[in-house]
Amino acid sequence: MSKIKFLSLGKQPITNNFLIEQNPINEFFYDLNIVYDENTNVVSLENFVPPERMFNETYAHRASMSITMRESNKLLSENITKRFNPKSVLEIGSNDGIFLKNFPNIKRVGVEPCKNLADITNGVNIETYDNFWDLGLSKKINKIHGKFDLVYSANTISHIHDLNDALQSVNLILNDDGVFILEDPSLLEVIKNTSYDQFYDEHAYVFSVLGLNNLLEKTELEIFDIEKLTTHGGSNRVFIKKVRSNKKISDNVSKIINEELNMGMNKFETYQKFAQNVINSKNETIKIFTELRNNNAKIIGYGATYKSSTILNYCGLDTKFIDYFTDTTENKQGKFTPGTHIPILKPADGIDSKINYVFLGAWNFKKEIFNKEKKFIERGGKFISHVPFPQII
Ligand code: DWN
Repeated sequence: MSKIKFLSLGKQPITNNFLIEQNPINEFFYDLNIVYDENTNVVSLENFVPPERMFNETYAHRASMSITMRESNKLLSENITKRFNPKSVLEIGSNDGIFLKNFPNIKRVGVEPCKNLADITNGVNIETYDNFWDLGLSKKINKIHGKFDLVYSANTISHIHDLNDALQSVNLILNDDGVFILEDPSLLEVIKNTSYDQFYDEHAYVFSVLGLNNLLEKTELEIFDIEKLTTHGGSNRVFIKKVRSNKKISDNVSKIINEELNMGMNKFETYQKFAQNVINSKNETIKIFTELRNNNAKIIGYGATYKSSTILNYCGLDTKFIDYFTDTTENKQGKFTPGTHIPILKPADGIDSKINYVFLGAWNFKKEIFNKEKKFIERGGKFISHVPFPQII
């Protein structure tokens, strides 16, 4: 057996299942186990959750909700135009159009299976297919729109179960000298920071470059450059081309693969050690919350992220520990966190003078949040984060 389990994160709910009732009767849970494939070095969930349960017309996450993401998408679009000057762009997982809206003057097409989000971009003249990305859809888009100079996909390929199909479908739609840019959380950063909350139902895979490179070997595609990003707590932006295209392969590729090899990411023991760090992190997190609550601290959460669902459910952090969350996403407000049933309020109803501690569900936006919450910090308010280790900041 080439896939070996190294981590069990317990019973977990669907992270997009923001609840209308605090105590629903039939909430769906599954076992969140993580496995390492010795043949390909790919890390994935042991059991995939059916896509329709996760990605549908109730999808809450709106990428445009953070200034950081809006600005980084704008900058990326400018850089792409300077470097590759594409005449056409296809985005797989176009969410609310945060990326595509920066390309008003070229052919642009979105693919977004969550109909509520596809409706937003269709509404602003960005033609968007509300389907899952697969070979059938790629052929259909190719027939209608032709091939594309740029295929972009951020935080989506890692959500697709059949990677071979997803990559073949990209190969089909990409021009011979086109560029496929893929962005997903970096497994190296997850290991370094014990940020185990990157594992949840939607993240079928958390990629190392090593693993991705091995998967691409079965295709006509190859990596020619990589940029390390700070977004989502550390991601890789991977530039991929057709093998027959003569774009130069940057030294960054072998540099990052070597860095991963030096971290032992091709060895099962590395993942066993990571699993032990996760257990230690859980124990320490529970200790922090218990001590604070025993001293009557008032604790709320900031950013009801999909990620935080893993921590809350794994550590058993429910309304006994956290009074409520605040989140800027309208679709989440007035609802309750999946599995742990903590109320979610709008930020305006959030940090009042009684709050002493704020748990960073959106720890990946720490800088933006600290900037916004200067008043709270000035009056001695503290944040709790589990990354890179459980601590009060
Ligand atoms: O891959 C995925 C990523 C990109 O987005 C998806 N599978 C689902 C989702 O995951 P997430 O919820 O962990 O993503 P974010 O981008 O970390 O979510 C941030 C959340 O925090 C948003 O709901 C907005 C909220 N927020 C807030 O309430 N106040 C964010 C900021 C910066 C704030 O100041």
